Amino acid sequence: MRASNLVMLLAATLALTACGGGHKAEPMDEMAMEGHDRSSMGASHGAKTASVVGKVIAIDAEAGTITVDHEPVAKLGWPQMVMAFDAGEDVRADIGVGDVVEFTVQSNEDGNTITAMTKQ
Ligand SMILES: [Cu+2]
Repeated sequence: MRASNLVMLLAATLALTACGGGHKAEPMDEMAMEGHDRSSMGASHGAKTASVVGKVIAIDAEAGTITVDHEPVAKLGWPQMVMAFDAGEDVRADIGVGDVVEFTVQSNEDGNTITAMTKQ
């Protein structure tokens, strides 16, 4: 009994660690993205804005997303990773796959949205 409880506790702890620390999100993994959002919400509520540098991996006009291999973002507590951001048509207009970019991301409970992006 005691041993199985310990295993449960360890599993829960590992799950939390994966969520809050080094989440390795696959670009299209919705669940991982939600975990990412929650971990950034932990520090304070409401939207947070940060400047991020990365390389464009994919652009999906239908979904309205840009997938970026981004550098660590200390302000949001994010490690380096590949993830998809919501991005409007105006943001996607002049951006191509392979571009090295700097962008502003707004992160809140609804997700992570790029509000401006420039090529480096
Ligand atoms: Cu990320």
